[in-house]
Amino acid sequence: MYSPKLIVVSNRLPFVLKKNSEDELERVPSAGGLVTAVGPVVIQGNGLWVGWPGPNYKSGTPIPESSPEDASPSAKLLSSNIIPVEIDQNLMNNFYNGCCNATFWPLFHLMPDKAVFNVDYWQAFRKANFLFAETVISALNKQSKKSTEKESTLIWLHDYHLMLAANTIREVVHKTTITGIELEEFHILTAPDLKNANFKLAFFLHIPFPPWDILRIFPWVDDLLQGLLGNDMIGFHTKDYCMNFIECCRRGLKCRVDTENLLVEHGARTIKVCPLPIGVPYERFQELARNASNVIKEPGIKLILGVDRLDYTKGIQNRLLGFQRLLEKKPDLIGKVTLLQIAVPSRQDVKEYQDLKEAMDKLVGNINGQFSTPKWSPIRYIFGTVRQEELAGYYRDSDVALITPFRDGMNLVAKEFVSCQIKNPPGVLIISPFAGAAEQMEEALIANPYEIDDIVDTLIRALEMPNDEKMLRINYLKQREQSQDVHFWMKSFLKVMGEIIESDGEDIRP
Ligand code: ADQ
Repeated sequence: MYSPKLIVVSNRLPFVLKKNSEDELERVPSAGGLVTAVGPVVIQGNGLWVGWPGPNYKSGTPIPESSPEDASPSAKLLSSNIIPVEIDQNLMNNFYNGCCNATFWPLFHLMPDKAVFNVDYWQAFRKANFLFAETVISALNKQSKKSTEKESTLIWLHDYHLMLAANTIREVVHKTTITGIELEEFHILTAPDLKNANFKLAFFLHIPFPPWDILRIFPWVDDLLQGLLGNDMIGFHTKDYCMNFIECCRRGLKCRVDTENLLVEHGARTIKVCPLPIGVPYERFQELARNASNVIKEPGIKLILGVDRLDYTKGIQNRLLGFQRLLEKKPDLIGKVTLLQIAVPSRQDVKEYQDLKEAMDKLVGNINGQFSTPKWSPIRYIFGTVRQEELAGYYRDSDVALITPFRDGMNLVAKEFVSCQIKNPPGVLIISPFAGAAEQMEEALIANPYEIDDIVDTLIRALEMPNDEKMLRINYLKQREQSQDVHFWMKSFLKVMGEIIESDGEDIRP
């Protein structure tokens, strides 16, 4: 098995630094599958994780170790494994709230009408990517001094925030000029002595990759594609996203492509494109489900569950409208079914998200006002973060999980729900065909989130499904999630990178 030194790069580290009551910085772990899969490989191989530790971090401040009570997957990352990137508030606003979340997020989720195109956002995106690249280069320099000629380093960049970083790393290492970047705006980079460096660059996109007709709306589309093609390998959740990317390179940059073997030629290099569907820590969720306390569920009342970040791509309003129409169409269900919607606050400083919060509050109020009886309310709505231990109990005890994104790179909630099904009869999964997860989860029921009546009909089918059919479907779904869990995803990625290294046998040279 290929086991390189790993430098993982993500916009956020797997924790944020907050000040405690004694005004000292401490780590607050963030939940996420990435650190569960990648963390152990970084720790075992004494690798590095580069990322932003939050607004409280100032350059030069030491990163604290995790507290002894911290049992999160990020706790084992020592401060020596962490390389922080400082980003000031102004840059963060235009880079993260602006270009990442107001431009790329809606555009890549096929909602171009919501996307804002602004040259200041784009400049901030380039600058932030430059800062990340600069930090990676110093990390690489540190590692290459310690490494032997043969030891290879794998730089693994994550997600849409870092789409330009690979090209910058490549150009700086080869001491070429940085295309289109007015250097005086940024720090002048002194390319370190990397003559011993032997490394590969990989990128994984956690959200969908749009088709050419959508991507071409982005005014600086060529720069974006070139930035991505700085990598040696680009991974996506599904084959469809891979094909979209390859087609964009063919149409946008006139690259030669091989759609059978998923390759793109760019200059003198060939870039491998690869579907790598992410999984969840299946065994961990099984254990959480076994140990979770009982969810307060009134006898005879069926529970439908929705769990999402509060985001307009997740189709939560249409889900509520579907539930409303279900109760209108089948009044015998009044008092017999509850929708529990758990929504984590997300990007609350972006207006679109504040508006969504307001619209949700209103809609929940309307539906509850329309149907509530003195003893029962149709919707229970939690706006907040729930601990995974508790979430596992909700997953386990729900009769139906209703997952209705308009577009979703993968959707981990669907996979977590399946992993927590330990009861007989198990719950039924309903998923939108526009979630990447639907491509694999063939035994789930499919509901089109744009068509409210389809949500209603699918809900009726799920609520009336015979128990043996529920069991049959969930067993297939569970087997797949167990064998293709998050550790399998990590191994598959390393296997692909091993094959790339074997096939060309050489490191990156100009
Ligand atoms: P997200 O858009 O965040 O991820 P998703 O894949 O569903 O979407 O992951 C959400 C995570 O947050 C899950 O692990 C879930 O348990 C957790 N969560 C949700 N609600 C919560 C709550 N109230 N309290 C606590 N935790 C909660 C992006 C892409 C996805 C892709 C993932 C991984 O948008 O399409 O699946 O990355 O690649």
